[in-house]
Amino acid sequence: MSNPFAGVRWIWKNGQLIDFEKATVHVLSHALHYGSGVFEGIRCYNTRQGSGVFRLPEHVRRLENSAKVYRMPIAFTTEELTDAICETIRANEFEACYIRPIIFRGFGDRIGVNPLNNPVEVFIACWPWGKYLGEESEKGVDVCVSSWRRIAADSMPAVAKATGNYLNGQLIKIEAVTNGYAEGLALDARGFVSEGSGENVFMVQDGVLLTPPLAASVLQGITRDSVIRLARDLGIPVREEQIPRGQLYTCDELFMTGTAAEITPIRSVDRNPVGHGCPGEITRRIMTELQGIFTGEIADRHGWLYPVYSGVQATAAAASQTV
Ligand code: PPE
Repeated sequence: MSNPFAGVRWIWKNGQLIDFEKATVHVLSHALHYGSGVFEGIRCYNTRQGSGVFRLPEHVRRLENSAKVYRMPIAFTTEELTDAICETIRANEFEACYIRPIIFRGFGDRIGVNPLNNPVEVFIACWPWGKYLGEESEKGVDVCVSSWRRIAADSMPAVAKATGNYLNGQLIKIEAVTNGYAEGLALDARGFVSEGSGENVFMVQDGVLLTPPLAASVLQGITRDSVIRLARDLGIPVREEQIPRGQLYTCDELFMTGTAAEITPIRSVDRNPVGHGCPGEITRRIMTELQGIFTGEIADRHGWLYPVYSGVQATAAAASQTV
């Protein structure tokens, strides 16, 4: 695998673009010891109309909300963060990339669990990122049900995309890949289906699209929301409801969603094949729709693509007038 960071020249740090090599932190940074960071994963697509960041305002809002939960004051406004993300993409001259803003408690004059006196640092990096679950993942991946439960809602809020949450995610992922699966699906503290280590999960049962509710310790996924909206556009009934584990083995279709994973069909759970062939029909219809928006072949009717380069802005504005 080639180094995805090879073409990255600039990283944004607290208001300035700095050299990739200089984007380092001190070993006594609070976040390194206590997981006190919040972050986002965002994709910029090279559409027919130019480069567009997918649902940028929603990602910035979730980042701000994650920081709020952990009482991290951000020294930048919503608009400044939004502009900084676009500036970082432009500085690196990427047409398409993955973007990783991260806000964390840094190095200060003390260390200890209490984070409130450590400085809050803001960094934005971006790099090209291909298929999250392997080159062949569009055809379907094999998953297992994890023996690790998703963090309980009253232990750590899954709604905050915090770095510390990903220790639970790592246990799920390590167990899955060590046993030959692409991903693990975790149950919540009560035993209902929750999510993967880095994806939300959906199933199709008798023509209805089902996904676990936020109360099942899931991240409020932006791809999850996009899939729900696209399904409704297509006239597919959608319900957020508690899913017992057994339904993973009997459903007609199963897939995962995420910024990195996009829509990844699941072809087996614990070596039990899902439905009749993979991807199933409804999965395929929703994948086609979302992919079409990513490439610009399908009109961006929800206004989900945020233009990055100014030439693009004019094209996007013109396109939105014709819709
Ligand atoms: N659940 C979890 C636990 C999660 O990490 C993600 C995104 C999602 C659901 C889907 O959310 P959204 O991207 O808003 O649709 N995981 C990010 C990080 C993956 C990584 O390995 O790092 C991502 O997809 O960017």
